[in-house]
Amino acid sequence: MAENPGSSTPEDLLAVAVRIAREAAGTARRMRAEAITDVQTKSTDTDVVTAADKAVERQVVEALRRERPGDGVLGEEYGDSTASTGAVRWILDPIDGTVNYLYGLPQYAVSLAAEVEGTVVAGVVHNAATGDEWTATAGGGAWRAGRRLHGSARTTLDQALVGTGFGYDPARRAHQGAVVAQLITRVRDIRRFGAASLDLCMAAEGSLDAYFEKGLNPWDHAAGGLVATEAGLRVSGLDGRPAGKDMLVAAPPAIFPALHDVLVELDAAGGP
Ligand code: LIP
Repeated sequence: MAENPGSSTPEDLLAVAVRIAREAAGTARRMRAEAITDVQTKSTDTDVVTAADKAVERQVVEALRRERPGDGVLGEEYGDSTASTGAVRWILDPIDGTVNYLYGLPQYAVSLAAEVEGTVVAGVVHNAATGDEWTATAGGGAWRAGRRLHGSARTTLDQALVGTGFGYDPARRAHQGAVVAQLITRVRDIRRFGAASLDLCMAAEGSLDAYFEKGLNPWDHAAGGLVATEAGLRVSGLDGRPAGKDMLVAAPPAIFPALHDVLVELDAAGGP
């Protein structure tokens, strides 16, 4: 993947993202044994951050500052750590699936997206445990290991394997649990893997037929959302709203309307 330093084409931004994400994933892997002994909590007692989440974010921010001076960076742990003086902003989740990382479940990823004037144009999701990698550029398709992704061919919701997730706040979890208790009778089955970026990539490749979650932050879905969109999925909120904190739904056009309507009926975007 030839790089053209300073260029902001989706392809060149993707080349930068992939190289930096792979190095970051290596750090996450190397640090795990020691990182899980240095764990703090954030919004609740179960919302954890390890030393590796922070170290990986610092590493990525430093690399972007070096290679792309002037670009902004929004990361999960340090927020808007670098103000943008140009058109490009990077959106980073250093370790998406931190609870999986803590428990050694091989489902955690470095998720890095490039946004140009507010639109995500390139993204990579790299599973730091397995090395699996998904990439996409706006208009350039979604890819995994040289294979172009096209999402699931499922046509009915009752046969759909649907991924979802739960927040860290008990009141929100109660609402999300109540939604799933209803939804589970209307679909094939539910899967909770624990990392939104990877869930979106699994929906993009058809390992899941659809995915939805309330409460996601931009760093959870910026890169994975582009992968899903470029695989032909509809990725949005409910009632015409964009994907965001209220709700993100990702599904192929054939099953999106049915899933959307059930989530509206069950007030999935409601609650705390
Ligand atoms: C996680 C998300 C996941 C959600 C978890 C958590 P983190 O992000 O990827 O979808 O269900 O509650 O928010 O905290 O591991 O970066």
